[in-house]
Amino acid sequence: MFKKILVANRGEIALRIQRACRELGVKAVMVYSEADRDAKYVKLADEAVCIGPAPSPLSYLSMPAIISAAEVTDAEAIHPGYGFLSENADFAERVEKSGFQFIGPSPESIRIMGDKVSAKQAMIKAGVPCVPGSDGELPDDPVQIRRIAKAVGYPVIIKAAGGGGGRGMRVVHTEAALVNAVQMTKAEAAAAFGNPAVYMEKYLQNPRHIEIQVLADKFKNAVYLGERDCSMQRRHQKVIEEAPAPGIPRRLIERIGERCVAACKKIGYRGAGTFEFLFENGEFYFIEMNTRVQVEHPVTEMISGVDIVKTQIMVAADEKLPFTQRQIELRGHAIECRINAEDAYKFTPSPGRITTWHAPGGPGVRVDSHIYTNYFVPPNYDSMIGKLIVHGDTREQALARMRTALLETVVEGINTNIPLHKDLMVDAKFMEGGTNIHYLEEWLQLRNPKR
Ligand code: MV4
Repeated sequence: MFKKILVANRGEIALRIQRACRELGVKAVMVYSEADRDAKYVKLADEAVCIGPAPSPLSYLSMPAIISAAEVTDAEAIHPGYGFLSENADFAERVEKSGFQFIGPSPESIRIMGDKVSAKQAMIKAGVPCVPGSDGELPDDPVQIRRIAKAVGYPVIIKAAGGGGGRGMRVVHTEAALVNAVQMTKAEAAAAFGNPAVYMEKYLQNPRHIEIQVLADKFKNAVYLGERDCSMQRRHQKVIEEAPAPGIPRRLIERIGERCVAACKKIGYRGAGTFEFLFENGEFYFIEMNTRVQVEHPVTEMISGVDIVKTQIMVAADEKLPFTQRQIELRGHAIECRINAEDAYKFTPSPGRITTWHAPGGPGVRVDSHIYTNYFVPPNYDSMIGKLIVHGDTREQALARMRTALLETVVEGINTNIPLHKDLMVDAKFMEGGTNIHYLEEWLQLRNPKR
């Protein structure tokens, strides 16, 4: 095992990784920008290094700043968390070329999954079901583009190979709009990602977003830890996640989970990973793979008892996975509410000083947050200030625990989206389970048709 790890992130995930390090008896070096000097995990740190001013390009996105911090503190490995440099293959490569272990998959795996065309091709080859569409990148010839769309069937969606997470996509309903839409998406993709390549898929109108969590070691052992339902989102930002996904038969999950595990073995994947699927009419369709730890990993930890961050570190240290698929037992139901510093219904960011913070508690309640009374939420970063996670024997019990936990939570001094969560936890359709990716935006539209 490593003696010392550098945590190249901020906020709740920096604290989460610090906790995993302590449990493993590993020293954690925390890095921070000038805006994060007073962070809880900095105060708690064995060692902390300021890596630059508040703007992330000058600190959390600065490869030289982070690698120098690892050098001066003599860390052996770097955990990138999520966001920032976590899925940057060039960073992973530079980390390894500098003699550190990157806590994540190989730069090659990150690169394959970062290009959505090569990711899809790898998945097709590995037997993971994908959304029907173009065979790889779209050609330039309008005649061929029309032919492909006709074969796929309208509506279609044009996606940038360099995109992902909802960036660089366009839905096309008619042949008349097709060629122009492809050209527009290519131009935008070239500007945004430095790569004009686009591909085409059948557009699924009302899917759910279901993802499969995997863990793999370098000895080709791999397991899946069930699924998460992340359909409750607004503008590609997840708001609530849960595990398991309500109403999906276990045999379907087992079948797709086994496909994901087989794919990990086939491509020699190492570390934690998430296979993202659209789920419609009882079928799974792969869309993207995330090669990092995800914000919503705690719901999987709660139902599986597996510490995903600790396991990431263990497999990065060339250890074997400490469990086999047969030893993975999923129990009960977990729900996560992302707590954001923003107005609950206008969604305008609400940074500033937290004057009061009371965390909820009780059986099955977990709070992953770095905030404290008197903490100043800086305006420079993502608005998420923590996550409230509950576990129960059943979904109904988890819902009841979440309602109580939200009621107990007090955040004063800034606005948060807790009122939104309170409303959603008593919404009849959410309580029924199985709402699709459009539900929240439609629900918000009904509550306030002006927006
Ligand atoms: C789709 C789709 C419908 N059909 N692909 C958006 C994020 C990116 N990961 C892929 N996305 C979508 N791809 C096909 N063929 C609908 C979406 C989509 C979406 C997916 C997951 C979660 C929320 C979403 C919100 C809008 C659109």
